[in-house]
Amino acid sequence: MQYLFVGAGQAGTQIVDQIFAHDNIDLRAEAIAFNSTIQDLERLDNIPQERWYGISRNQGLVGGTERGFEEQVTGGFGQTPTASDEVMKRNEGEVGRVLDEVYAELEADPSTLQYAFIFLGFGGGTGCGIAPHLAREIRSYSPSEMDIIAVGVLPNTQLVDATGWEDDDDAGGGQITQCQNTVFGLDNLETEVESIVLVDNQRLALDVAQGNEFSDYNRYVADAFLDIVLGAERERTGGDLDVQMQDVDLQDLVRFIDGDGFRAGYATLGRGVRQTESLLGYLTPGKIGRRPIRETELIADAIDRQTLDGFTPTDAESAVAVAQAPAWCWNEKEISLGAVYDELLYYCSDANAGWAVTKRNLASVTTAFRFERENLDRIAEIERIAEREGST
Ligand SMILES: Nc1nc2c(ncn2[C@@H]2O[C@H](COP(=O)(O)OP(=O)(O)OP(=O)(O)O)[C@@H](O)[C@H]2O)c(=O)[nH]1
Ligand SMILES: [Mg+2]
Repeated sequence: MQYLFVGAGQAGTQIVDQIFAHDNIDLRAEAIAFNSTIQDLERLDNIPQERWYGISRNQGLVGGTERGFEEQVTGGFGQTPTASDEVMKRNEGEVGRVLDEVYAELEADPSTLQYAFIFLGFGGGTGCGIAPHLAREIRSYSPSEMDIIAVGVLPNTQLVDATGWEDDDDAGGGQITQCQNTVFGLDNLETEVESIVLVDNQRLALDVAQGNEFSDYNRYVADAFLDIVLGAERERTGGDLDVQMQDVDLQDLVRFIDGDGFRAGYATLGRGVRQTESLLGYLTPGKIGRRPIRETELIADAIDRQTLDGFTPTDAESAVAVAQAPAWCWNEKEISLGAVYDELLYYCSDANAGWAVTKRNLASVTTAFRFERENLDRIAEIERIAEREGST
């Protein structure tokens, strides 16, 4: 097992579940779900019960198949990450025990673990409080050097904005508390991981965020994450490729979104995608129905659909893109990696681009831009809201 995908709390486990809905998810990847609410774990379709771990105030980490799981894991830290943080502190070393169990069951060697990806929502009480501990303990468990990338959801704050900064957290639907949790979570997590990829719920319409209608957004994030992370590692000789191009592997990717060694880099994701063939093309063998690919359009879409509100590409420190297309597109130079790279350079002077082959009739460009925390206005906004009095 080379990649570990860890979901923490509701948002985190839902996104990992969505990633594992892909049937081409890498065989070297394994998922583990940590949550304090049994009902949330039971909603997971693609992470089996043997990989569920409940966070219990009194018992620490309780395996999903352990006796007493249902009695111990009684639900939620009610938006209080300091409480779940305490539980993890009291139970230090338990994550190592969990990994022992997983490795023993897989009969795998822990030294093969190279990358861990930890997903969480910053606004809640569970994922936000436990993620820094998960990162630290996973790193110390691994006998070899490893990279850890966190993917964290920022809260929607449109209600706080709409109520004119009133000191009433209820009017903001708990959004002030969620911002306080976010600052707590970012501060604790950024010293434990190489990079924090931000998924901002502010990009959703208020009624969608309020109604917890996250499935489309989660699917988008899962697709973009898989494309950029595993796309870089995927087989490149899927078709008969005659062209020679540079590629980006996962190590390059991490280098592009990494922080300074003490503190995480902050990254955002965006994906632009087009069909390479019209419906006719699906039905007719040969070249009928093929559509021209415009790299500028794909990048423009990827930029429009960044997972951060107020995204400003020219503030980025570095940028990386993975372009995917069917083999014929590469062979016939229908898509050019050079064009993708030039587009990226337009926004950011420190850029890199890699390519991958897909068997689907799709061309996509998935980007990650890296920022310094200080240059992200959206985090500054969340910090300002957090300083308002909230009912905590
Ligand atoms: N994008 C996205 N956001 C979600 C999802 N589920 C919850 N959220 C948001 O994520 C933030 C954290 O919430 P949860 O993940 O529910 O919190 P938790 O980690 O389970 O912690 P508790 O407070 O103990 O329930 C909030 O801002 C939620 O609105 C999801 O599936 N996708
Ligand atoms: Mg929860």
